[in-house]
Amino acid sequence: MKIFTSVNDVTNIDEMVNEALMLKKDPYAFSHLGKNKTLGMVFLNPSLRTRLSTQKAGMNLGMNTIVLNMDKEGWALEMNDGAVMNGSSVEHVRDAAAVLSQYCDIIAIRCFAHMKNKEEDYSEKIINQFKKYSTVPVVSMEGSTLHPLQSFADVITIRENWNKKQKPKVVLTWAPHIKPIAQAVANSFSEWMLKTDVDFTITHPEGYELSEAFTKGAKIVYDQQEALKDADFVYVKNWSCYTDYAKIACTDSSWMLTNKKLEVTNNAKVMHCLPVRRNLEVSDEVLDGANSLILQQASNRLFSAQAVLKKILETK
Ligand code: SN0
Repeated sequence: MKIFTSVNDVTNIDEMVNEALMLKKDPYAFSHLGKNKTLGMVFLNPSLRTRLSTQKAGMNLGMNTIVLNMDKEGWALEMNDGAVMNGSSVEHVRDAAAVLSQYCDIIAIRCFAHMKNKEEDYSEKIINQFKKYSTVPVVSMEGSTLHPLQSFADVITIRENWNKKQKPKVVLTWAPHIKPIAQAVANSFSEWMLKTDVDFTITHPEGYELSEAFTKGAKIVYDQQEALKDADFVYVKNWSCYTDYAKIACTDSSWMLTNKKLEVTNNAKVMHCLPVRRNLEVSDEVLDGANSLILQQASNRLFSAQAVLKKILETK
């Protein structure tokens, strides 16, 4: 694997899940693999789980890790080729990515959507410019449209909590929020669900339809209670409108997930990638209840990242 920016970079998801579960049992089994290799982690946005889990994943494989909070400590990057740089940007991504490649064996980058221009966000300009100008493998730590390390951890978590023959019913439900949040987590979760052996439904208010590029094949049910019926897993996430880009079309607090709403499910496990706005997206009782998988998901971030880094190190 030379790149990890979406599910399409994984040839065999099942095999990758097995790899991650093997690493979970024996995290230091490959602590020699990354010896004298450097993982450079570039952040253009805040992070808690992604930063610490990816850094620790590298450390578990024996890598050295360098973190650059580019948004706070780096030069303002120019992303456009051919730009006349007489404005606020100081360094071109062409130079920055090439320089990082001199010091690092793998470059991981976090670059959220700016939520202003749909075409620009959905072109994944920043990740693609890093891919173009780096000479080493690039890993997405959440781009503007996808968050594959999270979705991979979610797939691992579902696998750990499902041992029945039939497919589990997985429901992705929209939840309220006060800010225009990117569709990346929802797009990515959908994309991974549609490539694994689950029965997948998305529920959201009208106007919150996600891009078909990531959700084609999913069942869309606008009535949340109907969607939740017999669910085995409920994944809660807010996103802002895709069609009427970055708009907040619904503020109806009744979309918040509560225990009452879960009564129609098949004693569903509840998932959220975190950070979660408590008692806005999901109630405390659900997040802290027996069916909550939020900590297991966070824990599995380590092993999704470790499986990805291992695969890349083995490919080089
Ligand atoms: C990010 C997102 O893409 O949804 C990161 C999730 C892993 N979440 C947020 O930006 C939440 C910000 C907030 O104010 O709640």
